[in-house]
Amino acid sequence: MPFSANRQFKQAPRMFVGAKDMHFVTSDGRQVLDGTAGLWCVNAGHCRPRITEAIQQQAAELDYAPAFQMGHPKAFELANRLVDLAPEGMEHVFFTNSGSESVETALKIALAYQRVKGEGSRFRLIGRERGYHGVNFGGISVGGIVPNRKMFGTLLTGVDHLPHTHDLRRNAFTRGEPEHGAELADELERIVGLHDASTIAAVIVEPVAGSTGVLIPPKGYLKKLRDICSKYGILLIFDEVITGYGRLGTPFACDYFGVQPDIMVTAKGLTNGVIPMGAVLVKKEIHDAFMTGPEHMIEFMHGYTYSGNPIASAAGLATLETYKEEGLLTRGTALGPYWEEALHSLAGLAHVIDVRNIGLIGAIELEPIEGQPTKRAFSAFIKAFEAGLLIRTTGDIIALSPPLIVEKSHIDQIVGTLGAILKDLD
Ligand code: PXG
Repeated sequence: MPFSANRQFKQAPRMFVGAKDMHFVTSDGRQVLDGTAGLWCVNAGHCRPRITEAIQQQAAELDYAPAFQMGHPKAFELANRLVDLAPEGMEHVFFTNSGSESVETALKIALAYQRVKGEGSRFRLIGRERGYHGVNFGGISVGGIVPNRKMFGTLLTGVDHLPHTHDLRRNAFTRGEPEHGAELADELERIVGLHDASTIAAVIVEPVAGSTGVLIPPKGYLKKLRDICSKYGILLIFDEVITGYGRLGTPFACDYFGVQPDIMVTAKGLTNGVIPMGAVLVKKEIHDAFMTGPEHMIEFMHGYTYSGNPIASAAGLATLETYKEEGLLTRGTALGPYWEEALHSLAGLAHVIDVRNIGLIGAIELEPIEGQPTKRAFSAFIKAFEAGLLIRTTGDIIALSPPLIVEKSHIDQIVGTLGAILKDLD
């Protein structure tokens, strides 16, 4: 099983057999409130009719079309819808099948772009400590989660890392963006000083780091990174796999923070998690730089058998339509204050060393049990599941990201259940 405690699971399997809207149904017939939108992906809630029907219809009409040298209308339609949704200037889309593949695709676009414009000496990629960019070799190389990297050899060479921005000493119990830490972006100046800008292709960061336990960027931090990248001709890649499609109350995190990247990495919420699909969005000038040479030649030597798969494209179109009809991509803005207030009511409970929130994301950081890191949060996860609530834990951090259709009553239930669990946690 992926990222699972296999032996623990098999002793007492936790199985879902159904789902509808905000709830899963377990194999023993219990309703479990989804506090995590699956794995940060089921943004419109479960088994939404428009999406289900689109998939059924597409499977019967055109199940598959070759992705290389052939096309089908829905992939182009979806690409155009994404361009309309994305910030001004993002004009082209490359489809993949996951966040990890989107990351690899973005890194390859960045390196190849520097080369096609005559700057092939820019081979370095800069990531960040505690960053998560999926599990493929490029992604774990620029990523900064130690257990995900240390087992797997030398990884990519020519990679450096910015420091992470987590600073509980100065920022604990912040609501929204932390006050302190924008200066950590200046570390990019130091890295440029060390390697020289002429060797650096791109910087990749999650606007809000999710997997590592929800690290919200300090005020002004992302803007500073943008300015330094622009100053040195370095591409800025935002990995919006978690933050994309409404998680912060705006279509993308770059809208929330008012900072525009050169390349955006997305997946998850693109198809409501229902069918695997990712999309990388790039600025016009990046796309156009490849459009040279004889016209019968392939411009970018990259792609997947399932890039823009018809059923995934149909799911994507139906998902975007559902988001639009129900105003889900901005719902986090209206509900954010209630979410924030509810979560912060947990501050002060035993073991809670931080509560943080942004959009419809929340995190509760627990003091680890001495000598047994992750154990306390894992017991919270098991207890929550038994009490009818699905949460995610990473290290000793509880991460929350409910489907964007969440109602105030669900928020009350999430926080009520957590409060009760935290009160009798060892
Ligand atoms: N980038 C980011 C920022 C992600 O969060 C990926 C890339 C990789 O996506 P795929 O589709 O290849 O898994 C992710 C995935 C969690 C959790 O609970 C987060 C992810 C996946 C599973 C669980 O934090 N993020």
